[in-house]
Amino acid sequence: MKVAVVGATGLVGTKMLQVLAERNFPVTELILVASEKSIGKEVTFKGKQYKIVSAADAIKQKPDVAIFSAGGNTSLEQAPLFAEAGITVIDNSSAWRMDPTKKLIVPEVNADVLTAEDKIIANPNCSTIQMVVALKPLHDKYQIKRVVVSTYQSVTGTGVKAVEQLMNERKGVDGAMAYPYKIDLNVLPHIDVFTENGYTKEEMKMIKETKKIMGDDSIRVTATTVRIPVMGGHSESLNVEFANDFDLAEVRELLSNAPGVVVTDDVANLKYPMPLDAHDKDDVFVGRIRRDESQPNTLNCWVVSDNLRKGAATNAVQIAEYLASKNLIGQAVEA
Ligand code: 2RA
Repeated sequence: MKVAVVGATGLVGTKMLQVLAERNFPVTELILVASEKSIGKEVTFKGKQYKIVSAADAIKQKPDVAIFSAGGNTSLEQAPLFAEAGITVIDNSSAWRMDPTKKLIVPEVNADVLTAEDKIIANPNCSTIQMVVALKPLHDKYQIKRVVVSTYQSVTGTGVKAVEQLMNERKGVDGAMAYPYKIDLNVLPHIDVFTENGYTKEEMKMIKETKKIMGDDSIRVTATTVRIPVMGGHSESLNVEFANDFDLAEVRELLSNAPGVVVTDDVANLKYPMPLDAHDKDDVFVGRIRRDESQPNTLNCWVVSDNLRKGAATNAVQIAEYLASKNLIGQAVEA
């Protein structure tokens, strides 16, 4: 499989290469694309050096699939050029997620909607991905009415500059600010920009993307997304109201048997999911599973996952794996 990675030098792009190698994705040829200033630089993949090329050069080489993590503007400009050449694009930006003509995919939830005609496929927001992986088995069984989610998101979700700000602050060193305030020893109830309804774009992504991925607009979602000084992954507190009652033992069994989910729930022995444990793993870890005793048919739980992996790179590679397994990755046509 000829694979292009667009945005190959960023946090997520680098993680995509790591995941492609770890999962032995059948890469016969690798084409790396990054910004103008990076063209000509070399990146190592599976012990071999690859020179970064321009998007135009990448299209000429006719990869079968192009995995993007290059920001929304770059994707809006370049993804259609790849798609017009018959190259299947899997895009990690928010550019295409709510486009009604594009599929928004979490393989454990809705990969079956994909067809060979899908040439630009959207990878959901990291905080949405881990939530729907956990919700899917419970929705199938008990029918979700409403989700109240509060997130505790890693600085890696912002990017390198935020990681550097946190590390500088921990060392007492002045440096560039990714955030409007200190992040060390602090939390920011502010991820992405505020919208006119008082929510942030991150919160609106979780609300809108969940309905699209689950294929059910009746699911009501409200979200508060918070940035915390953590590296290993995003954590989320979920309060989930169902149309039907549930049995806690059955909930645990459904989650334990769900693809991509690991239940870590033994509070008697202080076993629960934490970003330190989720770091660099592909699973969605669920714990603190308990009934909400304030209202019927309602569950509380805690969900943790590495936002750079399952929240971005791994989910995108899993989409490519699914497409390859179903022979849905198109052959590039003459550009
Ligand atoms: C964040 N989910 O955590 C957003 C984008 N990665 O900043």
